[in-house]
Amino acid sequence: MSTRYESAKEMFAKWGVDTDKAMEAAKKIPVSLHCWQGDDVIGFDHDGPLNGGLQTTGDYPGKAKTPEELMADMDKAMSLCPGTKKINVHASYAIFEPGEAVDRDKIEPKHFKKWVEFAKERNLGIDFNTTFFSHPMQKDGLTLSSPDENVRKFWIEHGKACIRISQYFAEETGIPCVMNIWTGDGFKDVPADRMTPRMLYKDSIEQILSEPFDFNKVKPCVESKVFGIGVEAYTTGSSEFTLSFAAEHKDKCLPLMDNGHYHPTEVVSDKIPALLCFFPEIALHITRGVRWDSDHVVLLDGETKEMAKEIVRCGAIDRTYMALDFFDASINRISAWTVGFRSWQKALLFALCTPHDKLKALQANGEFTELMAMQEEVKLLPFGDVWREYCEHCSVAGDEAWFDEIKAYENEVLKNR
Ligand code: RNT
Ligand code: ZN
Repeated sequence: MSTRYESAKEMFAKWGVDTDKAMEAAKKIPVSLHCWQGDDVIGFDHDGPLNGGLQTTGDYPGKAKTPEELMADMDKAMSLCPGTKKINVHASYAIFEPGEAVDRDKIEPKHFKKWVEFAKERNLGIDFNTTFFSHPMQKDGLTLSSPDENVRKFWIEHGKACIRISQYFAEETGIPCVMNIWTGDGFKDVPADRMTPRMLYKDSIEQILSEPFDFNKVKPCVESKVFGIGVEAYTTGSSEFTLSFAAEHKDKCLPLMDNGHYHPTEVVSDKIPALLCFFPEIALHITRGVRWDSDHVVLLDGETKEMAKEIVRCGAIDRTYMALDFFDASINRISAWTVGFRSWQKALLFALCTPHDKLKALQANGEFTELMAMQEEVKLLPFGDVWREYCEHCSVAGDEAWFDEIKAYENEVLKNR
């Protein structure tokens, strides 16, 4: 134990915060690392470009092009991050044996066996995502809300297949699988009918959820969005739509909030406690939107800290499924993963080192002058020393030394791709 940590621990103790306990708690929180940062959201089941309202920019060399490369890169990133990890896989990352490829409506657990092996060898849980984009069966940009029954049927079958695969992941790993449903369905320009697509969407998701599964093992989620590229005027799965859907199907579905998916002046930190008043469990996609849903790498900024604080002070660590969701192709992708994961870990640990009881009491007693003054003082407690100690406990670098490994991996592995 460093003397710096010893003295930091004392300073936090004066505020009633036990930093040893905070580190223990932080270490156990599962955070899902998204496979799609590693290859710019492309996957292994198609050659076409990314679409569905999503976009990556940049062409940093060394992108993973095979499952082996992607898994090796994820391993590298995870080795540089403290805390409990899960992996988050998209349906488009199915791994087919030669001659075995099937379309998205026909994918089976066996196409994800390699992911299960990867996860089991490392004691990781797996989360899963339906892939309703980058595919020719998106007609006019529509999938589950398409007026074309063939299109809709195809995607409903995809959703059902994903439920079966999620159940397989949960059973194999013994850890619940969060299965996200997000589509980029919407219209570029002013629609003539906003309700019919939503009624179709509602019916489609209900059909997907009619596939049998154990809700203790599979956690289907519906993710909302305000708009995407090319669908600026109308998004079928808007916030009100998905929230109402999840509320009506609480026995088999959770709401998922992605903090890039709201108007820039709206904050998910404020929405977390609102949802926790009504939902037993919620799910998050943690990202950083810059002016829009740009999916920049998560940093330790104000809103990131505020989101973690809400989860902790609502006592909702066990009620909140946390997954990262960003994709930056302009920088070293493994560094992007690492910075994002470490930032969320910092935010969680910082939230666990915050004297919530003291501050809540000030609010409850109407002591707003003192509350403001104390909140400002807390910001400058020596958190960096607690962070470094935490990283040491988790056997990863607590300072910038991790970046040397990124440079070495870039020279030894990425440059040879
Ligand atoms: C898109 C959503 C969605 C995707 C992933 C790749 O805006 O955030 O979650 O980022 O499915
Ligand atoms: Zn998302």
